[in-house]
Amino acid sequence: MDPTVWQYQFRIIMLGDSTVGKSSLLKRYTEDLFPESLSQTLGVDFYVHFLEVEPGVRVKLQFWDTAGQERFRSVTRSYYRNSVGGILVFDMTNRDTFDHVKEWHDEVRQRVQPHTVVFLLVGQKSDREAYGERVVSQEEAEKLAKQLGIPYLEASAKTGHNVKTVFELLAQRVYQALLSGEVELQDGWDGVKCATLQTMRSRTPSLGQESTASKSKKKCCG
Ligand SMILES: Nc1nc2c(ncn2[C@@H]2O[C@H](COP(=O)(O)OP(=O)(O)OP(=O)(O)O)[C@@H](O)[C@H]2O)c(=O)[nH]1
Ligand SMILES: [Mg+2]
Repeated sequence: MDPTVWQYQFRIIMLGDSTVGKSSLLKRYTEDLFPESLSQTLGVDFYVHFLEVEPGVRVKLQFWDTAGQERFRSVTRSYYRNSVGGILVFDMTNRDTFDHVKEWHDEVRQRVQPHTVVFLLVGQKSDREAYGERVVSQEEAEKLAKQLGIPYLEASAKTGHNVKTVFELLAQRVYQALLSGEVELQDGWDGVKCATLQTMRSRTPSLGQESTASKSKKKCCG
């Protein structure tokens, strides 16, 4: 099977202050690399990874890696709306980055309405705990995650600890939300795309002229 063939595409956005390690997490997940001298993201970068969420169901994960720096906020905000998943990242050695998680979460939630984003909270740089540099405890991070109603994981892009689990858990949660109908395909929204529907539409133009009722809310292809 061609590894680039996919049934679904999920758009996932990386969120959090500058230097928490958003790009490093993606680099580790998509290329298994940790370049020590990764430059700060300017605006938004793109990463892609293919994942089988169940036997025979391949998903193209399209990542939007936003810049944490405030000066890019107007650019990065424009990517919120078409995201189905959001990874909220803080650096467990930097309390300010943890204090800002709720602001990131609230801002995205407000701006994506009426859509919903499936979130995950990640405490990054777990490798530094061994050097006594941790300042945000696991308990308080779990408490915040509980308040927000989202899962919490600790990871290290440097060692690779939990990196795969982070992305696979989020992809699974999006997939389950899709199956349960919590997330639905909608015209004019690119958070989730269904390959079969796209292919069928290009082959059979009449499929583009659906009734208004079927247009507004669609079940995804199986
Ligand atoms: N020790 C350690 N350092 C890390 C880890 N992840 C990232 N770093 C370092 O943290 C710094 C910032 O990492 P980036 O991945 O560029 O951070 P970012 O969140 O993408 O930052 P912006 O692009 O500015 O938003 C770099 O020097 C990385 O090498 C980690 O897991 N452990
Ligand atoms: Mg970056």
